[in-house]
Amino acid sequence: MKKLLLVNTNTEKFPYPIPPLGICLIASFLKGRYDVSIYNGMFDEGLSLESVIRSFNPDFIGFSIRNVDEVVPEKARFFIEGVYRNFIGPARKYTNVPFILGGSGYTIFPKEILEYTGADYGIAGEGEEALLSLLGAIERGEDAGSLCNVFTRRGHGPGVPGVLNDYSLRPYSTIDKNLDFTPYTERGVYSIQTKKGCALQCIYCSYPVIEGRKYRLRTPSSIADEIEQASARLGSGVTFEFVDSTFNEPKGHAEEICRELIRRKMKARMRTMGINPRNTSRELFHLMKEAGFTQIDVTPDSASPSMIKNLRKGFTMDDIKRTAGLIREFDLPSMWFFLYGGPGENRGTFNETLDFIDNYINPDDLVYMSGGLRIYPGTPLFDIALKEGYISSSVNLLQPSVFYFSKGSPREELKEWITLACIERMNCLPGYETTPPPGMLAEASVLRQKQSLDEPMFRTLLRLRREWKAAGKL
Ligand code: B12
Repeated sequence: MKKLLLVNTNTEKFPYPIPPLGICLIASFLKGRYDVSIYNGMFDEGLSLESVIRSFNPDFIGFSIRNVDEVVPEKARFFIEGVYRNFIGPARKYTNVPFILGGSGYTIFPKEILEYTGADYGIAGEGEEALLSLLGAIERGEDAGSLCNVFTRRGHGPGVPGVLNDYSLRPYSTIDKNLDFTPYTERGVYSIQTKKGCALQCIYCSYPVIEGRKYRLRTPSSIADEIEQASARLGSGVTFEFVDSTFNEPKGHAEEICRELIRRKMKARMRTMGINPRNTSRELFHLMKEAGFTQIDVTPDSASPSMIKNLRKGFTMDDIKRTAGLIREFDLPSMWFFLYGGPGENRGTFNETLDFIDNYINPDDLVYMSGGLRIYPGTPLFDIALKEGYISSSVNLLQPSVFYFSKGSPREELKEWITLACIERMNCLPGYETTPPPGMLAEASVLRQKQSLDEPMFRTLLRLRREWKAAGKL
């Protein structure tokens, strides 16, 4: 059997190290057809890649590229540089086998990253079936340049977002069997995906580019099986995190999953990102609480009526107010994310969102405020920016500094508004302030251990922030 080495090139440990779900799914899918091994670069950062390549002696190497940059204008860190320096560059010194790229970050810039890294092939979008076809074509000596979603140095095949309609036909991942899960049990989470696709129309977002617009759902029973089996292997300490672009879309799917988890009386600890205000209801929150959700992320981006329209968020002010009310009613710890600076943003619309934060959001919940929208290819924002003359058609979007700021909220002014708003509100943090002071983090850890706190870390940190401020330490 031919050997495939899959390399996780993500070394980013903020906000916590996340397990490489994508390559674990691919490994499960290719089991029995290829001898697959995973090298997890998250903690080793490429140091033992040479010995892994020498001892496993792969016929192909797949590199998973998740992050391109931080999507924070103030921090223009470019992750692809590190991917080349720590992984692809050194690996090329030890072997001449075909190098294949894939992953969510890669999918946004398939041609550019292939060129930057000098790899042989790339697959945009989900890797399972596409990688199988590509490996077959390489083995048979065929030209792979016409295969769906495959990029080569000479050209690429047609782009087909989402190759499989019945997502349940694929095996689910068993992350902890594919790699050493120990370092993730303390700070990390077990990632789980309940569907692919995002049908929302948000103008700046890359998710539909990565996953396609059509929802392809897993069955609630397969999701519950995965959680049940992983819980049995890993014990009750593990937190399951849903990584869908938006958890509560399309309406009804999240509810069905929760019902299945409740029916099985599973006591797993769960959290999710991507709660969209559009389809929230008392029933959804009740089910989520019952099922074991201990924390959620809500991502409205704006609470200004005109900005919600301009960003094509697809929800109304009533939706977002109802969502804030339900979060308080069910006491579900939440992190809120607002994104300022889109087309039409100005001081007035900025203030409208602040009013919402002040009047509706639980002060014990955390609010992140970011300024500037990363311009991605294939998005409506790219077309708007081009039409406004904000960027030219020859701009290199791979650079981590290409952000959109409206005329009414210029970069520096917006940064000042956000900084000031966050100074005035103890539960608000600017998007660029991603880590709390080390002393506060250490104090929070001691406090959590001493008092056996099982609240989300952000709640402990918010309390300390208030105490430090009162004591003049901030
Ligand atoms: C969930 C999520 C998060 C969660 C992660 C929680 C968790 N437990 O994993 C949170 C909120 C913590 C997060 C944080 C960040 N995220 Co994020 N996140 C996502 C999201 C929505 C889904 C990722 C995911 O797990 N997908 C599910 C898995 C199964 O899919 P996958 O990994 O893509 O794998 C499939 C394919 O890509 C492919 N594939 C993968 N690897 C390989 C390898 C080969 C060889 C092949 C052929 C194919 C292949 O096949 C896989 C199976 O189908 C994506 C957007 C998206 N829709 O993809 C953004 C996304 C990946 N995040 C992004 C970013 C930037 C970040 C942060 C850097 C933001 C920040 N400043 O904090 C951090 C980094 C965190 C870290 N430690 O790495 C960007 C990356 C692009 C970019 N601009 O750099 C994305 C694309 C969103 C965006 N802005 O466009 N994120």
